[in-house]
Amino acid sequence: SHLFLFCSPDGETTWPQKYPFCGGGFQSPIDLHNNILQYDSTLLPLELVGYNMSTTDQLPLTNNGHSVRVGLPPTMYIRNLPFQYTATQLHLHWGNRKKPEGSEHTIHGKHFAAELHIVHYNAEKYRDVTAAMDKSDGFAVLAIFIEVKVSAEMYILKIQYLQRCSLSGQKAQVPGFNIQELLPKKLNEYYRYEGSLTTPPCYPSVLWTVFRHPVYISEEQVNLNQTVFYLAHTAHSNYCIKYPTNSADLCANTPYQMIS
Ligand code: BO1
Ligand code: ZN
Repeated sequence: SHLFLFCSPDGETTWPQKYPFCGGGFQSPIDLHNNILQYDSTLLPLELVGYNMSTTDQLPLTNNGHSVRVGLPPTMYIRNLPFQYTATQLHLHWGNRKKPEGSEHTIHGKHFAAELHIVHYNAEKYRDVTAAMDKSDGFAVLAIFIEVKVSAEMYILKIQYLQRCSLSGQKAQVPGFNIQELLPKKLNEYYRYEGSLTTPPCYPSVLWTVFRHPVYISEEQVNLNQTVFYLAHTAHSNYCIKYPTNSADLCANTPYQMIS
């Protein structure tokens, strides 16, 4: 009810009618700003296990019409959250030509060019992703901001694989690589809150970790990826990002925490 919807002209404005959880109390993404943040000395750097994959592991890459997604193996997990959270997939949220700032979360109102999500589920408590996805302790997602820098090295998600996946429904295989290279070097500074899936069905099931420091990507790769995501966008247009405008409401039931 306290939601302001930003949508592309052909975007979907009716998520809450179709998906009862969209627009609910724990809706993500959010703007991370000073008056909702609080330092929490009990938060520890995450212990990431099995992120360094061998090149012989083939990871499936799929364009599902609104994003490009890489399937991840159960040998990859986070050890020191309240439960053990096992990786299932990673995907990216990008802008397009009309709206180049594609991140979902913002910091003090600032958008980033893109945002990487590494999705994990609570395999300690739930049998599979489907059983976990609507439970309050079901998912843990790591969010990494991606910023454009002229001198940046090519981001590790190599363009040749994304190009093979530029249309909805296309699939490719990526040789295994060190997923930790997609994360910022400083992992001990992050924002932590309890929120939701950012897209339908919007279940309030996600323990979010949003890293404070972005990773950098070259201009060249952004342009290529925007082509990929522009095509994906036209293939599937019922997509928009919601921004809660009343963060006081959100704050009342959500312990916002930050390490700095
Ligand atoms: S996100 O990380 O909050 N952007 C996000 C949003 C939606 C999903 C996952 C993450 N959706 C669900 C699908 C399920 C799938 C599961 C894990 O992701 O609805 O079908 O099993 O991949
Ligand atoms: Zn996402």
